[in-house]
Amino acid sequence: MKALSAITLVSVSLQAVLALPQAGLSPRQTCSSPKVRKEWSKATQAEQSSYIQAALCLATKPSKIGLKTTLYDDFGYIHALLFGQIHDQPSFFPWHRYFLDVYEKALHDCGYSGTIMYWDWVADSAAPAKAKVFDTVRGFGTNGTNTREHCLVDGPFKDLRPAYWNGEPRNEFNPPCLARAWEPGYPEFGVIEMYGESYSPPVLERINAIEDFDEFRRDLEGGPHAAIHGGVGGRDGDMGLQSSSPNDPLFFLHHAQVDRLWWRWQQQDAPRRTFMYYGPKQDGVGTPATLDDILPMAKLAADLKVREFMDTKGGPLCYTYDS
Ligand SMILES: [Cu+2]
Repeated sequence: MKALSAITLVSVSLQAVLALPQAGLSPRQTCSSPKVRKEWSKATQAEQSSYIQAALCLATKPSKIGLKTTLYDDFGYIHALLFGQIHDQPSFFPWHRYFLDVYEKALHDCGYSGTIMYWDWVADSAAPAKAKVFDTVRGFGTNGTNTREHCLVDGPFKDLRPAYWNGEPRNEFNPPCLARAWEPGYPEFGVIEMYGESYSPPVLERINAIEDFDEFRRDLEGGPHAAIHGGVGGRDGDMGLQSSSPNDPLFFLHHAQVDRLWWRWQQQDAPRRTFMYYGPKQDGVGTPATLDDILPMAKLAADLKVREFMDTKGGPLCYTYDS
């Protein structure tokens, strides 16, 4: 018996050694059957309902980072905590890719077995308010009230009570609820609600044609990505205050779309672009970003290198998008 377990041990550790790739990366499983992320409206009602139940379940689980609040609040909290390290610089892409993966795993711990889904706001840009993601039963609910507080009035998430605002416990000056304040449209001036014209197909076509990694990142982050935050959340809603925007479960569908657009850009020339990564960091002196930079996850998950999150079918990841 003893001899047998020793042999087992040797063969297990040998396998572990053999699994280590040459380049000094962490052991990787082969990704032979990647999961496919789809658009919210393409999911069945059962899938949507399971996703929504799991997203609500996060608010019943304890914090994983030692806070007195819930696992749901951990996401908004650490996004605010790390904000300056993960926006307006190259790490914007891989950090949010990692963050989505952490969120997907948390949904799995809450009984959901599918993948994260995305909201293709480009397809909905002519009339964002009609998007399926805002369905009151099969989606994330519509808008907040037209009062100072802008509390959500419908949909499965209207009773969520996010604990933090900009990483601080909420106080009497913040909305006491999950808040959305859609930016209104002005049809007579050709202005679409939620800044729809800022993420229309021609806008995305222009951005997608950019060859330079950091310029592509900057234009996608500063343009369509920011327009959705401001358009859905307005000045006073959770999505609008970018730091605590993960308070709104729609955040993750929005960022899956951002991730998908980066993935599509990478796919256009995969050999060159999969690991294409550069640009100045926001550290006061513009230190060049590298693939060996660490993506901090503030104890919600391990801190890992950028390199691990460049390929959606390598390292810890194994997924693609349906289109
Ligand atoms: Cu962010």
